[in-house]
Amino acid sequence: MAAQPTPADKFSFGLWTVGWTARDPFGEATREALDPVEAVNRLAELGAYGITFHDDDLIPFGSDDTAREQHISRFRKALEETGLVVPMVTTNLFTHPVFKDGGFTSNDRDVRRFALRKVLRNIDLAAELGAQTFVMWGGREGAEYDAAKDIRAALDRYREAVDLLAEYVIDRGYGLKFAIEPKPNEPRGDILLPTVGHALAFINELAHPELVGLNPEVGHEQMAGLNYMHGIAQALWAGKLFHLDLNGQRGIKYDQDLVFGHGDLLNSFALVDLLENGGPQGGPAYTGPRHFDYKPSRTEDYTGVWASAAANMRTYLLLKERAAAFRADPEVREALAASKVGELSTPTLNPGETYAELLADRSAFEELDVDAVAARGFGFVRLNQLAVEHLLGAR
Ligand code: 3MF
Ligand code: MG
Ligand code: MG
Repeated sequence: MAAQPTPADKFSFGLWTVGWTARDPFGEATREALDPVEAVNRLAELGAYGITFHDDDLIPFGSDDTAREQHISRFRKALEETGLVVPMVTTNLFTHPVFKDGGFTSNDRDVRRFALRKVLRNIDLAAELGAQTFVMWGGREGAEYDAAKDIRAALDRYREAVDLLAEYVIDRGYGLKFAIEPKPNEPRGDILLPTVGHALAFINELAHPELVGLNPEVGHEQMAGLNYMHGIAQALWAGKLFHLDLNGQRGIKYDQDLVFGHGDLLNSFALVDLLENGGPQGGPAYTGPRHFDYKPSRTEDYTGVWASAAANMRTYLLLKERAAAFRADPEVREALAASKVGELSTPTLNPGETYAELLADRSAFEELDVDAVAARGFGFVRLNQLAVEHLLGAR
C-alpha cells in the first residue's frame, strides 16, 4: 500500500477547498466557516506541504488595514509553526458583485482599474509569503450574450492587464511567475481563454510570455469534453506547465470539483504516469506542487472534509504506485514496443535529410508495400488492458 503523504510529495490545497462551506446555487451552507489557522494545522497533520489562497479567503473583502495585518500575521504564525509553505497565491475577481461582468475585461473601465489594484496589492502579499506562482482564473471574464461583449477588445484588455502585472513583477524583482487557469464556462455562460489551447495562444501575444504559463484543472478541461492528460502533455511540451489543479469530474456537466480520481480514473492514472514517469529519462515530467482544487461534497461534515482531503493525496499516491508497477512490468515493456510507442520519438526524416532526398527515396513511396503496412495491427487495446489491470491491482 502507498506510503502516508509527506511534505516531500509536494501536496498543496487551496484554502477555499477545505474551507468551502457548501453554499451552492440551490442551497444554504451546510458547514460552519473554517478558521484558516485550523486549515493550516489540519493539512500539515495530514502530510500536505503547502496551502494556497485567494486574497479574500484569508482577508475578508473590505477589511481595513489593521484587520488585514491581523489576518496575515495569524496565518503566518501557523505557517511557521507547522512548516507549511505558500507556493501559490491567487486573487478573487469573481465573488464581489462589482465583478459581475469580469475584472480585467469588464465593460466598465472603473471595474478594470479596481481589479488591477486588487491584484497588484495581492502580488505584494504573494511575494512577501514567498510564493513562486501567481494563478489567474478569470471566472467572470466572459459573457452570456454575444452582442454584449466585444471579444477582441476583451482580449486586448486581458493582455493589457497581464502585461502590466508582468511589468510590475519585473520592476519589483519578485521572481513570481503567472499561471493562467482556463475554464470553458461557469460561472459565466462562456469564459474567455476556455481551454489549455486558447490560453497557450494568448500567452504568445503577451509582452512577457516567458513569465506566463498555465494552471490547467482536471475538471475544467473535462467540462469541455477534452482529454486532461493531453492538455497537460501539450502544456509540458510548450514549457508552460507552471502549476496544476487536480480534482475529479464526471463528464460534460456542471463543475463538480470531486476528489482527484473520483471522476475519470483511467485518465487520472495516465496523468500521474505522465507527471511521475514522463520525464526525458523516465523520471518526473513536472516537479511543482501537486495542488488539489476540489470541493468536499455538500453532504459532508468536517470529519468528511478531512477524510476527503486525505483521499486526494492517497489516491494520487496509489496511482503513482500503480504507474510505477505498470512501467516496471516486462510484459508492458514488450507491449509498448509492439505498439511502437517509442518509435514515435524517432524523427521522420533521417539526420540532415532534405525533402529532395525524401523525394528520391523510392522505398518511402513507390516501392512501399502500402497494403502490407496498412494490414499491421498496433495492439493498442492489449496495451490499454495492461494499464487497466495494473490500475485494478490485478497484476
Ligand atoms: C473555479 C476554480 C477556481 C480557481 C481559483 C484559483 C475557485 O472552478 O477552479 O477556484 O482554481 O480561482 O485560481
Ligand atoms: Mg475549478
Ligand atoms: Mg481551479
